[in-house]
Amino acid sequence: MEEVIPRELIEEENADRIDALEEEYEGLGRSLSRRGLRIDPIKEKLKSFAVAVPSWGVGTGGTRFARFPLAGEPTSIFEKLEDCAVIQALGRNTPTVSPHFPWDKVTDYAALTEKADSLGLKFDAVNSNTFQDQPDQAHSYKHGSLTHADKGVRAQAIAHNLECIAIGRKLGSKAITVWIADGSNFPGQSDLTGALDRYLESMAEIYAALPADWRLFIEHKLYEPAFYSTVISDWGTSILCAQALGDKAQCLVDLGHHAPNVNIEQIVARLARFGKLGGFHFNDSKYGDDDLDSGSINPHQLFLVFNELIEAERRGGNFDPAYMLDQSHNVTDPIESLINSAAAVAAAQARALSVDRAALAEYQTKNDVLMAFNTVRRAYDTDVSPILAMARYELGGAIDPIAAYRASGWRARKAQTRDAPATASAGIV
Ligand code: LRH
Ligand code: MN
Repeated sequence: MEEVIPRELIEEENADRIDALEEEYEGLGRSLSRRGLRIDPIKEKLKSFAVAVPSWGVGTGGTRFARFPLAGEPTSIFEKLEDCAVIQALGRNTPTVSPHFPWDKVTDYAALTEKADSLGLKFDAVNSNTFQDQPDQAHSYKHGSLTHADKGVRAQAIAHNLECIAIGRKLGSKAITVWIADGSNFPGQSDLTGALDRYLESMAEIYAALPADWRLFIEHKLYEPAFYSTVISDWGTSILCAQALGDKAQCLVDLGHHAPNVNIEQIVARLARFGKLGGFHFNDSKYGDDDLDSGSINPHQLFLVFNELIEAERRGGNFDPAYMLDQSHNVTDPIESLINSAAAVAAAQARALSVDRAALAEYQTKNDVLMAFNTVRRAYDTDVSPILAMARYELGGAIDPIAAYRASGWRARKAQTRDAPATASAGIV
């Protein structure tokens, strides 16, 4: 296995911190046991928690206005995998990478799989892209892709998704995420129902090409780049399409794809209730699809989402959501943001696991509103960082991954060895 961060460095970094951590961990353990909760089972659950890193999030991101490259940022999927391995070596909860095509296209997928293996990484869901035109493309996606009025354009978009599935099979992926930008900017521009019918027709062809053990994730989004109507704009349209397509089709919730103040945790509960919760693109936002670091703006919402996930898991049934990050790092080192964000998602789960579920159910049944709220809020107010750090430590990671990353000098070293990043004008990647 290729060692991106020397074992000794992590051990050195941890040696100065382990005594304090053990003290904090025992202290939290005592406080949780006074609430009838045991800390070790929560730690064990966190040790098996994993969230996938988006390959497109490891380079610096941008907006339509500008992108400011970072010296030493990855310039190929092979270099992106190295950075993903750094995140995994230190944080220990991001063992998979979600690739995006054609951004991550290579000529030799066996070599790419080998590289991932040598770095201890696996590939998660593949992402197709029919929201940009590629140089050698026959038809433009300007007026849509899977829902385009022209059958030739739809066929091209379907073929791209089938190609992504074929690539994913070589990489060992087990799912494809289909997000399309299709929509309109003017009333009257689009036949709203015709567009949906064409979507279902196209997706049925993609569904038919799925290997038996694969899933198809439908990602809804309220708006952007279309600003009047979007074909797959909300969870309602998504679940109806997933139900129409079949059991292997499920809904993917990107936290940034909703109108401000929408109750996303209830959407999660609904999708889980009907066995259609396929997965997540975790990020955070204040206004639109800002793709900010998970938990950086509204950590309470992230906690409430995991509170519903714990409840849904307790109810059993068809529940195996794929956890993935989908962020754009415009002003931070992407490795630091991804380490932080994976920890923020894990923290949301740890807090949700600190809810006294028996007490909550009783207060809910008795309509003791305030005590029901306090039971959930008390868990949210719990500082679970000792549990996360102990889980990382026991998995061979860094007690303080950001400090260890900075001590490693990784970015400065890569700035010496990697090509200078392309001076991009604008764009998300
Ligand atoms: C669309 C989206 C989708 C990706 C893209 C990079 O906003 O969330 O998941 O394909 O970002
Ligand atoms: Mn997304």
